[in-house]
Amino acid sequence: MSRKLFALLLVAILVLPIAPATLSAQDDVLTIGFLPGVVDPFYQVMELGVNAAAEDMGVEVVTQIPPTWGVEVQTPILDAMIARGDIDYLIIAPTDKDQMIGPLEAALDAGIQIITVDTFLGDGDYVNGPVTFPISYIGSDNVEGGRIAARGLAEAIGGTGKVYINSTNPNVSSVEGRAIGFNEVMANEYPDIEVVGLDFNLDDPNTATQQTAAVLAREPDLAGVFGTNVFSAQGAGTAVVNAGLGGVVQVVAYDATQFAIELLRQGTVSLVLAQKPFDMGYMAVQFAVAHNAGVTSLPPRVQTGFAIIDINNVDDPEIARFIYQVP
Ligand code: T6T
Repeated sequence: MSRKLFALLLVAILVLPIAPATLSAQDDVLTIGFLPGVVDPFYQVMELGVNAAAEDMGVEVVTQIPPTWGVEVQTPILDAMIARGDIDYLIIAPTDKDQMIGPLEAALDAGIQIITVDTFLGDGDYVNGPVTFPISYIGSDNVEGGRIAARGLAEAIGGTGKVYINSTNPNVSSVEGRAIGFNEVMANEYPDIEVVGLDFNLDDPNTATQQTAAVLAREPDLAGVFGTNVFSAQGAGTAVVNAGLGGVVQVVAYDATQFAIELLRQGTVSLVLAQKPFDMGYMAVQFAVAHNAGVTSLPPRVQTGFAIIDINNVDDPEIARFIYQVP
């Protein structure tokens, strides 16, 4: 073996195994924090999107999913992510549109760029609104989703009767938008429909069940319920089934969980709105990578759209692919 070849081999043996280690997270590999709202199938599917994009793009992801919803749970997790010192970008679903502004400004001050998914800060207008520091909001148009839910429920109950909304928390942009869109359509387009109430279940399906059961007892002629997210729809559907009113009281479910689809097949749920959490997660990572590469024209708001599922299309593979599948 020539001296030159020997020297090259030596370099290869000594340097190559070391090289990837020295290019670790601290240096060249982009590190992205992922901090969604709560453990639920919606965010679990979003995590699949985040992980798929991270693998495709060769970035590190540090994921922390809060066990319960709320600023008091999300903020300490955020603070711990800031304290690590290695996070370059943060993909977060803020659990309150106002109260998470301060904690996220602290992240920005620490050099972390923010992308919000599913929920936004302020009014979600990151160009002209009160909050402009996040790069983008990537999520559903929830006001429009609420309108779609209202029209679906109105049709299911024949355009007349009493309806009720079960939701999670006030001041959360997603579910707040859904209730706004729903109420707007009922007020403007359906004079014979009365919205008899809105309850907040604090992301607890058992509370949602109890609240819906109480409304069913109070309003024996209730015609329909809108469950504004996974837990609300689960509780609403359960209460209707427990009361033996499946198919009598119509339920519209936001979020395409297996449970909601089961109730759709049984005739308790008439419409399911599937969001696109995989897309939200995947695109948020793409945005972080693009921003890091110097891309300056990323859109400040991206609406990911819906699949609207009913009994007629639930088995269409082009629709069924949006049902939340958690491994
Ligand atoms: O509906 C989703 C999400 O869009 C909302 O912001 C919070 O609740 C869910 O995660 C469902 O539980």
